[in-house]
Amino acid sequence: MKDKVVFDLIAKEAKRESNVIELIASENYVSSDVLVAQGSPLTNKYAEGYPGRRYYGGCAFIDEIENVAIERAKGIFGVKFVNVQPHSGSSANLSVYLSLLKVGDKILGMDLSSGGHLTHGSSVNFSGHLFKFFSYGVDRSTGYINYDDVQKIVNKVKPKMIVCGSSAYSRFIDFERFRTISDSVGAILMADISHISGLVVAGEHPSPVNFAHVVTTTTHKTLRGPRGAIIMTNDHDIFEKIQKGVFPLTQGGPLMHVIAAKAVAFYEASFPQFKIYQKNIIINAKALSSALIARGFDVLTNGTDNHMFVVNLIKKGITGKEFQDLLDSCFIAVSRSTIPNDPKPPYISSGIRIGTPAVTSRNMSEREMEQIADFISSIYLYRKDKQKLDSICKDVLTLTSKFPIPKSYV
Ligand code: DSN
Repeated sequence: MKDKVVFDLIAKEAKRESNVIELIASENYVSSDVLVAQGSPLTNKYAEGYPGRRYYGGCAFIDEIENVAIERAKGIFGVKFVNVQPHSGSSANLSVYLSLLKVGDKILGMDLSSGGHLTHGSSVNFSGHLFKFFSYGVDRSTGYINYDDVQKIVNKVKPKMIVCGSSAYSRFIDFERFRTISDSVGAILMADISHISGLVVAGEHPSPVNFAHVVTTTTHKTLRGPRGAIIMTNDHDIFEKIQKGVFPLTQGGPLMHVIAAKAVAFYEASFPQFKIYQKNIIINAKALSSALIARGFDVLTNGTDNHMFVVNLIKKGITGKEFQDLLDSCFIAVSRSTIPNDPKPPYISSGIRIGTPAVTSRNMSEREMEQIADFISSIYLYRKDKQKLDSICKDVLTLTSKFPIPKSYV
């Protein structure tokens, strides 16, 4: 008999995803082909090892699938070597650190409140537990990374590795400059491009592949694939270490159904439509940030170069958590975000992060960004007026009903 409890909840979640204006910068809507690959019988198969060198029988088709995923990833990123097995961005980063460094080594990463990721050295994460992390932030006056300041910290700390890339930084990252800084002390440069990898594939953000020694990315954000990650490099020796660092050092059996879904997503990313999609994500992010600034919101760095931006709510007298909950109650999904030197702890935080990958997948454009800015601004203004909020909720649902989630993108 079918499990009614779980399938009813899945149906409710699917309806929620369709109803909301999805502005969480790290979320997206995958194609039905990605969903089918991920829900396929490949989920039954164990395949520890790599293509041609498995520890289980029956891996002929599995090997072909993993090789297809590898070749496609190499093609879209223009890189020589790829490991497609990491289960997540966190496990990819763990594999890189443990492959290329010794526990206790010094690493420099971006500070969490300035936009860095948990795995870039947070004290409550394995990265902060296993390695001696130091951090760089953003310039207090501009909100941009100050590369001269990064160089000064590097001169003092002399890290073995520098991690660039972020979860909440809205400006281009200068990978070439990071490489110059790394070379000045002989450090390994790792670029975590989880957020921007779709933009990189489309040529809408400079690529790190010719500058960083090693690049990690999740596959489910702007890249619009299944949840998971990959590790890339152009360096043969580094690749050999990474292969061992993923299996058997940090992972056992790869999730072959997810690897198949990654291969499908890479296929979709190779079409011209994907380039147009990524361009539109940025057009929408710029339009939405400008529209919010025009309505009195304080956007960090006054805009964006990529798919997202962070709104500083301090002058609005509302915390990130309160505003996230308020927007949630009106079918608008955002994630709260710390701001540089945030006086509040991350669970509360003083900002919200807004991203446009998901609404752009639904074919919304600049006109809808104006409308969304109106919704966000009105929800803030009328936050204590239940009747007004109810009427805004209806308007939000009317908008999302006009933009169904696409089943296919190619
Ligand atoms: N914390 C996720 C994000 O939303 O950016 C990335 O792991």
